[in-house]
Amino acid sequence: MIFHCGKFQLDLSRPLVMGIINVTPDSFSDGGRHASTIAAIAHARQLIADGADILDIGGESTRPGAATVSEQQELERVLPVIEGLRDISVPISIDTYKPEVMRAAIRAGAVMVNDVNALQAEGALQTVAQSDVAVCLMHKQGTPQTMQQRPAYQNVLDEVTAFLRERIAAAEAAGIARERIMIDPGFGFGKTVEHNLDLLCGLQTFRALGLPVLVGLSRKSMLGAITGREVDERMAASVAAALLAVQRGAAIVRVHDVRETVDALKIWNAINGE
Ligand code: 7PM
Repeated sequence: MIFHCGKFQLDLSRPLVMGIINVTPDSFSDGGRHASTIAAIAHARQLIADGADILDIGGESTRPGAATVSEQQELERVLPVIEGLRDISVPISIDTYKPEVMRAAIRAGAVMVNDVNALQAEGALQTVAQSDVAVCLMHKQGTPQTMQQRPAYQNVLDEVTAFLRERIAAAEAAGIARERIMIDPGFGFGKTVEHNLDLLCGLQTFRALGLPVLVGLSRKSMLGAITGREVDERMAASVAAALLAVQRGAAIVRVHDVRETVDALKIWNAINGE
């Protein structure tokens, strides 16, 4: 299975590891843009050395309750980092829901758009359609400001599947080929722990949509709820969750702890490879 990401062709015959690069002041003490650019580029290079197959660069935290960031602020955070990584050999994904940020990031070299809003913003479908980049369409219920207040579903698997089916149809109608579409149930985006566990147990359901599935469970509050661990103590739980997602068909896992996840998936591949 080959996945088209701009000039890259990703081989999905083995599960891939997407490394997370958050370029947000809350990840850097000084809040200074220059320092955070340098640090983000160094972090990106470290994750590549650790074995990341793709990097996801984001300038606005989409955690529950996260403050929104202006388009200008987001651009000032992510563009210097993408430009500083022009020489790298792994594809770069831009984690944004703003079409203008997508456009600028694509111009700077991003070959995938990771949109937690599934291209619903005005102009987002056209922006991706007019390029050759890949897109990840993710499900969320509500907005980061409200989504974790009272998540509710009749049947979370059915409703997430129906939403993704509709967004895939919208993307295809806009001229985005299926070969460059990925889908994602959006763990933690308007879901209780119960809903997240139902989605993980039933991940195979999404095979019905016939597209590669991306899963992001790394260090999420669901893992904290089950283990009692704080966010920077969730590496073991995150590696376990990544393995369980791959076992249930995930094609890409979006993680903080690249080195450890790469090792875990090497063991998985030793058992499951050709
Ligand atoms: C709640 C907790 C919401 C943590 C978001 C987060 C995903 C993503 C993020 C995901 C895709 C965080 C994440 N999570 N993109 N971006 N899938 N495609 O690590 O699961 O802060 S942000």
